[in-house]
Amino acid sequence: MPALSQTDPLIADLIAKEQRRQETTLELIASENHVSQAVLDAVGTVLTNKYAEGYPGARYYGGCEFHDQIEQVAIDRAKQMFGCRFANVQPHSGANANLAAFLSLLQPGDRYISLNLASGGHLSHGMKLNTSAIFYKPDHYELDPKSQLIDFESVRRKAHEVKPKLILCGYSAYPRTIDFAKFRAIADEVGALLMADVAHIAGLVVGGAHPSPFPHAHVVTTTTHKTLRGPRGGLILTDDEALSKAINRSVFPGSQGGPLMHVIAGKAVAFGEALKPEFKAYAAQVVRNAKALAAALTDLGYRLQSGGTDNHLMLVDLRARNADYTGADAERALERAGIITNKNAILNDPRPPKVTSGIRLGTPAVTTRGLGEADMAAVASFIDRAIGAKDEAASAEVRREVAAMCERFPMPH
Ligand code: DSN
Repeated sequence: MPALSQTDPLIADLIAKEQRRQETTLELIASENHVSQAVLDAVGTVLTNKYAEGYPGARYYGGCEFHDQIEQVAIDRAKQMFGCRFANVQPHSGANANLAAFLSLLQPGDRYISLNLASGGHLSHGMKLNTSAIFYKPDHYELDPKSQLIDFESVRRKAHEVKPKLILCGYSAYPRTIDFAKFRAIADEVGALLMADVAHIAGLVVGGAHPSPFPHAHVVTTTTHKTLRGPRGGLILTDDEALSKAINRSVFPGSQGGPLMHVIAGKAVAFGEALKPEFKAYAAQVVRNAKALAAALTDLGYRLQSGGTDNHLMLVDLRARNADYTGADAERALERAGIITNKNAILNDPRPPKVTSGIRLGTPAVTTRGLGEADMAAVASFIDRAIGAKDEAASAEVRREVAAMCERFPMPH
């Protein structure tokens, strides 16, 4: 069969350029990672040719013998990773996992509480244009304005006021440990279910670097491509048999048709990697690197939301360094210097979401490349120099140093 470069040189060239971009830049987006060659090998296979609607042993199409076995391995490994009884590995993404979880736990119009997007919540936790707000009624608890930690008094107050059917925890931009037991105690007070979306911290949970949402959460959703280091996708977990049946119905046929079996094979491979002892060391290193980067940035005069980090990410409030400098400015300046980040709102940010006053930084991808704590001071200095670069030459000089560092720490493929 002719190679992609012969049949479609345009796409082949763009993929090669993207590979080069990843190889020569430092990926500090907290929700991204570099998968292994083994995961890439599994995803780029003939499994993409097959319809396998249904579940292992109960499909709507013939020819699913090997798909059944692959999906069962993914399910078994997912359960083993989280120490829970049921797993659905079919959600195409984290948002799809949340949509299916909502379908199984709530009726249209039911009320739930979560952290809103502007304070660090996920899009699919009640952003007004998302199905989570179109079909259901979200209300939000707050972060404490002083400590910038989850304000459990606000969670409790909101829960008693709203009497939600569901309390949702787990975030997109929260640098601190989540106390799942405290959330469950409040859920029990008001007779609500607890759902934890551990998309960001899943790999830390599996690697023992963050407490587990089990046995506290009734339902756990996650993506598979962040700290968990698998292919892009979603996953739903529970210990409750009745809920597991409702979840399976809500994924298929409730919200999806044919599963992406090539991606499910990639998930199985990534879960196998996450069950190895090396992954424990990886998760611990991600957190150590984040703490080292946070400390180095603080030494350079940056203010971090909540003062630091317990996990893989941090939110840098740029105003402490330069009141006029925005998150969008920083994202652009850093990209020019080969450092990839995303602008991110700071708590009570006066600027709009496409501008913001902060950036979110995370260490999952650079840790995969092998960077350690000792390298974080250099990364912090690159960031500071790139943000402060007065001209093209200054930014090009940082770009050269970043590229040299990237060469010392190659990607896993
Ligand atoms: N969009 C992902 C993130 O970057 O956090 C998940 O919400």
